Amino acid sequence: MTGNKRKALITGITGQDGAYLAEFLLQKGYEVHGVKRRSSSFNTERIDHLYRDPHEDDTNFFFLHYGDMTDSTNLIRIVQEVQPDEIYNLAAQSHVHVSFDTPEYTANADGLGTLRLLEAIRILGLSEKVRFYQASTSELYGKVQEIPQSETTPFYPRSPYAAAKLYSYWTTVNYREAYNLFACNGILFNHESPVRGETFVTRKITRAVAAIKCGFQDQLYLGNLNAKRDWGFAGDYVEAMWRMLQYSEPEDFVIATGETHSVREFTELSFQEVGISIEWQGEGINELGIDRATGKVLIRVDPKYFRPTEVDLLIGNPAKAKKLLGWEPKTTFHELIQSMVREDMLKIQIKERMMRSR
Ligand code: NDP
Ligand code: GDR
Repeated sequence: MTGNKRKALITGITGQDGAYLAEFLLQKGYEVHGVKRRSSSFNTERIDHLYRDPHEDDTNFFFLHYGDMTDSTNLIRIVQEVQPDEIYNLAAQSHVHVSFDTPEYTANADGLGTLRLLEAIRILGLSEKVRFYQASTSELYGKVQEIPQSETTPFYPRSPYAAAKLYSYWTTVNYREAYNLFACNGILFNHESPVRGETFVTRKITRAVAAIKCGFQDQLYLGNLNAKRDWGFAGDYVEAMWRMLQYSEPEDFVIATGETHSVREFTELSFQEVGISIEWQGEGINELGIDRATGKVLIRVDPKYFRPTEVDLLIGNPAKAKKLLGWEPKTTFHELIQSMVREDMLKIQIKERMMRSR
């Protein structure tokens, strides 16, 4: 390991945000350490390009450690070994719908996991040295209380995921107040990218658009088409995480675009990217998305994707982040959709070529 570089420890390094943040911090000259879970199959696809074999390259500043948010002892060991300047707690069971099926595990990883990490910092006497970022979420707002949502909007969680994240939000605030830890909550609204997990609605849509366009899939089944989200680009959002930890005071910030769009709109615009124009017919579970040119039904509603309690409308007000951190989103909604559809088209075309060459 190296001498005087700043050191960052990222939990959830193998996820979408972990990958973007690791790349961002390496470019900033950090030594980056990530916590990765042991898995029976490879789970490092998003960060493989950052890894250098230490046997072949002595300029490696990227290190992975096996760990899990449900295991305090290993979190203490990793924090002690790394002695980080900054910790970004991104690890979580992050799927809202899945949290209804695995509520206890979600509470353990997303709620108690944060407590374990904060306790590791405290037990090791690092509260005055470390700066801590907690991946809080717009899901905290849940049932609409105010539009747009800001740092002062009351919370009303609507899922086991959001309830676990609420616990982490307040635990982070408490460690800031009780132990003088430089700890910040980034209340991030939905952010997406070409490496977004494949079961989140945006990526599910852009993958299906590519698969339908190239003849690998006939139809796309979705849940609530009316849900509205404030969707930004993950690459822009990881910069906001870093800026929070460089600010003079530890505070909580909303990170959002200030625009909201429905799932229906995201779907329609994604199909438009590949030249397919969608016409909507029917209502509720009978709503259909039809290809205007061919009359084929491309989109159907499947109630299995409905949630027991839904978050209907999210739209954030990022004014505080703009004013204090100088942060603003750079990528527009259209650019985000374009990049996701383009990447999924490329991936499917590679698959097509490989199948033909067999
Ligand atoms: P992902 O689901 O892509 O990544 C989650 C990461 O957490 C993965 O690296 C995963 O590992 C890891 N992880 C899950 N459970 C554990 C565990 N028990 N121990 C250790 N690691 C674990 O999420 P995103 O990158 O999209 O989100 C990052 C964080 O930000 C999450 O906490 C999420 O809840 C939060 N958030 C995300 C938003 C978004 O729109 N993307 C918005 C607001 C907040 P593995 O690869 O092995 O599964
Ligand atoms: P969300 O993201 O729940 O906002 O959480 P997701 O993409 O899963 O859902 C967004 C909205 O789309 C509706 N929806 C569907 N969702 C999925 N996954 N699959 C479908 O087929 C489908 N059809 C409609 C959902 O009902 C919902 O209203 C994400 C995660 O990244 C969290 O970790 C993060 O905290 C929040 O964003 C901010």
